[in-house]
Amino acid sequence: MWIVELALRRPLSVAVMALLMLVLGALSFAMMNVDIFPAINLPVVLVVYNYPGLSAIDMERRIILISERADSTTVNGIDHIESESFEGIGLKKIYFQPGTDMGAAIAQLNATAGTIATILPRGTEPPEIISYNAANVPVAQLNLTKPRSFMGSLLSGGLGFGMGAGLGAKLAAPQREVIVTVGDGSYMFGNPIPYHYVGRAENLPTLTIVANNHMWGAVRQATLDVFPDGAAAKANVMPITQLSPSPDFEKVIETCGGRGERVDAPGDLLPALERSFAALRSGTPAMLNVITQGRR
Ligand SMILES: Cc1ncc(C[n+]2csc(CCOP(=O)(O)OP(=O)(O)O)c2C)c(N)n1
Ligand SMILES: [Mg+2]
Repeated sequence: MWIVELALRRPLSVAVMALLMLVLGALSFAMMNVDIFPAINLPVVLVVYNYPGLSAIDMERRIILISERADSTTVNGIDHIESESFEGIGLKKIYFQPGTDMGAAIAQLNATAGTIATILPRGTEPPEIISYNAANVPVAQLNLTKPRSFMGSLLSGGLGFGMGAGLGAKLAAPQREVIVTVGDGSYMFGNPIPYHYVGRAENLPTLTIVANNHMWGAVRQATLDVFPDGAAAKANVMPITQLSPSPDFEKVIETCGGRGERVDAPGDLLPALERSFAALRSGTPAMLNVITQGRR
């Protein structure tokens, strides 16, 4: 064999090559990027129907069954569908064959939902269609069982509502712990200095958690959904979406006498939350600037 002959003829060169491979292998292993949730595209789409007040049985018979039948006859590439119906909520999980063009599949699901809209119960809103990827599968979910445990945004969806609303919630229920969760863009919209100032001055300690992906992620995603091959998608830095370099948000609360901390690694989150709650219980407002990974 030529490789054996070469090794016998040039033992030094072969030894150096083997050594090089070993060193470069170890180096590239050490430099390899690690992502806890790699962006793997799963061919699964979630379709959610909301109809407050509709019983689970009616949801199943009058909405979910009809839409399942329509999907399975008109949408290409479906492997199987799993559905669940609850009072007011109907969920369809649609599994596609590997390699299906998910953009086309979502367009067909949208079109089918539009077509059957006339035969669904009056007042049925168009469903939410959510494509899954490994990054948006939740790691943990809040299991809220008591009423008034969660306040969402207003129907108008205005950024900047959350922080003022958090102070209002604390004012209404001073004995309860209030956690305000916002994105980095929403944090800036919320007028942070007056928020932290009032929290301290009026003795309304809350815990603010900023999910900081250094961008207006929703704006970026909406642009990609509408124009997947457009000029913005092809730009190295998508215009009007980036919020970097990100300010040291954790220092903003400190200027108002609160406790701020930056969290970079997933493993640091739990201890940081414990430290923040300890501050909160002693009456000091707290905030965590949690650096997350931007997707796509
Ligand atoms: C007052 C107001 N202006 C603009 C918008 C449009 N808008 C919706 S989401 C969003 C970006 C939010 O960014 P961020 O809070 O960082 O959350 P991310 O999407 O990055 O998770 C914007 C500008 C809005 N909802 N309300
Ligand atoms: Mg953001």
